Parts: sequence; structure tokens; C-alpha cells
Amino acid sequence: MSLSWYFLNSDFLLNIVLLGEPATGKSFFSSSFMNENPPTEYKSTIGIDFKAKYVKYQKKCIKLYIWDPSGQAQFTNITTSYLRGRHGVFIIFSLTDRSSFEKVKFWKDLCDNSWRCNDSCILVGNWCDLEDKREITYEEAKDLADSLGILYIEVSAKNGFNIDRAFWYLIFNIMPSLRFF
Ligand SMILES: Nc1nc2c(ncn2[C@@H]2O[C@H](COP(=O)(O)OP(=O)(O)OP(=O)(O)O)[C@@H](O)[C@H]2O)c(=O)[nH]1
Ligand SMILES: [Mg+2]
Repeated sequence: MSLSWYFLNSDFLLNIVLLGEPATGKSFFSSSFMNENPPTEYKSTIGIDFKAKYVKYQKKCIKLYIWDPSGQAQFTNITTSYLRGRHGVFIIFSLTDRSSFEKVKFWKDLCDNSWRCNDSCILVGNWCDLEDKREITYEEAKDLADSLGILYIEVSAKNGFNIDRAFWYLIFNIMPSLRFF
């Protein structure tokens, strides 16, 4: 199906925001879902990046807007403004970096305290390809997600493991809560 077909036939628009500390893999996560070749070296996002992708859900065409802000503190105001109108959020941390895990609550609070939305949120433990460097167990992360009332999934943005599943997990959570669906 051509891109113009999707433009004319998209039934829903979902805004998805990626949150998390710098270098946790937000941009890699987004590139992996888009099947793009990620950059060969780490380039911190400046401000915010954006990608769009069309998916099919129960015979409907959904246009996903993926907002990928920088995790750097100096851009938090920009990030907050893009939380308005969100339908779904991924809070991403690195399984190999405990300090990024300790900031999960900060990112969840940023969501809860900014624009009130009936959104769905998933905690994502990225870098699961580096099992020998893991600093956070599955159980510890799942306990945190449970305490925050959100879902948890482990992925690797590097080798693509569970990336599609994470997005579908989120879409399946968002869609039933939309009015008129
Ligand atoms: N091994 C491994 N490396 C990863 C993974 N995801 C990202 N990386 C590495 O982490 C670096 C940072 O990834 P980015 O996606 O740019 O990080 P970011 O969260 O967007 O960072 P900011 O834009 O600064 O907030 C990349 O250059 C990759 O080398 C992963 O799943 N596994
Ligand atoms: Mg980035």
C-alpha cells in the first residue's frame, strides 16, 4: 500500500512520547521500530526528534507520532510541553546503568504532574543484549513498574529484541481506552 493511501485512510493518530535519561537508548529504540540504520556513534538528541509510522489495528489505520526528546536536564521544559496530548509513554532505562533506573520515578512524576491525560505508560528495560553487564534484575524492575501501576518489558534497541512487541503492547493498551473506538 502506498504512503498516500495511508495518509488518506488513517483513522487514528496516537502521540507516543519516549522518556528517560540520556544515553539509555530512546533514539535507538525509535530507529529500531522504524527499521532504520541507527547512527554508528552516540549523538545526543538536541531538543526533540520526531518520527511517524502507520500500523494496522483491527482493520483501522493508525498513524503513530513518536516524540523522542533529549534526556538532558536542560531540555526538560521542551519535553514537558510535548507531553500535552500524549496517548502513550515509554519510560526507558538501561539495564546496565543503575542511575538511569533510579531516575524512572522522576520521569513518571514529570508525566503525572504535567498535563493530565488518560494515557498508557510502559516501563522499558533496554540493553538486555548485554546480560553480563546487567545491574537491575527483571524482578526489581517489575516490582517498580507494579508500584507505579505500569507495565514492564525488556528490550534491546541494539539487536531489535522485543521492540515491535513493546509498541504493540502500548497500542493494545491505548486503543480500548479511546472514546469512539
Ligand atoms: N548494547 C546496547 N547499546 C545500546 C542499546 N540502545 C542504545 N545503545 C547505545 O547507547 C547509545 C545511546 O543511545 P541513544 O538512543 O542515542 O540514547 P538516547 O536515550 O536517545 O540519548 P539522549 O538523546 O542523549 O537522551 C547508542 O549510541 C548506542 O551505542 C542497546 O539496546 N544495547
Ligand atoms: Mg536521543
